[in-house]
Amino acid sequence: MKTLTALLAVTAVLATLSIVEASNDPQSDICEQLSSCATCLSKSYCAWCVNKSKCTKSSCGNDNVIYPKRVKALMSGPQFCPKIVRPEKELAFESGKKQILSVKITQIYIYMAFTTWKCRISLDGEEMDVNAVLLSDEVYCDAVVLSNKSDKAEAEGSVTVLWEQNKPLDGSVLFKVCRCDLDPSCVACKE
Ligand SMILES: *[C@@H]1O[C@H](CO)[C@@H](O)[C@H](O)[C@H]1NC(C)=O
Ligand SMILES: CC(=O)N[C@H]1CO[C@H](CO)[C@@H](O)[C@@H]1O
Repeated sequence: MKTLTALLAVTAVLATLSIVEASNDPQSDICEQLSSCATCLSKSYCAWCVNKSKCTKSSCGNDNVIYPKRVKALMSGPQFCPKIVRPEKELAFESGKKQILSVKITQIYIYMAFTTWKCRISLDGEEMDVNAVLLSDEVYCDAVVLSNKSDKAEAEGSVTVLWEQNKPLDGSVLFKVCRCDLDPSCVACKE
């Protein structure tokens, strides 16, 4: 009897969940799936809730809102999205050395500054999160040893930044890690 009651309870919960998930507005479902501000605003019917870090077709409630370009509002268009500023030159590092990656960001809100920042560093398909500090408009990632795990001369990497533990800013910075024994001509090997 107990089992049956539990089963019924689970079924009831599942039924409620599926109602929530399958809303009958496909546009709303599309918005909810978009996790970057700029892609969110590329849909004319979505808006970006800044503090929630969420794309939605409905209201952002008590939050800063960025609207798609066509909307006449104080903040409309992807230029208002909090994001990483891509450096002019691709960064290059020597494999096996400790590095402090830093990332310039723009369009951020004061309340973001007081949250926990992290860097998500990907290199050769592996991903790691490290703590970071924000100083002015620059995010400094904790020092990491970037090393090639492959036998290629260069490995490709990227870094993205997260605020409030897990809210990603738009954009990323690409870098390469060179094995100077295999590619002495890499800029990182010439210093
Ligand atoms: C932003 O959201 C967090 C919860 O994630 C909340 O604690 C905080 O008060 C919000 N800040 C603003 C300025 O809305
Ligand atoms: C320059 C450098 O760090 N090279 C290393 C790349 O990875 C191989 C395999 O792990 C090491 O043997 C190299 O020393």
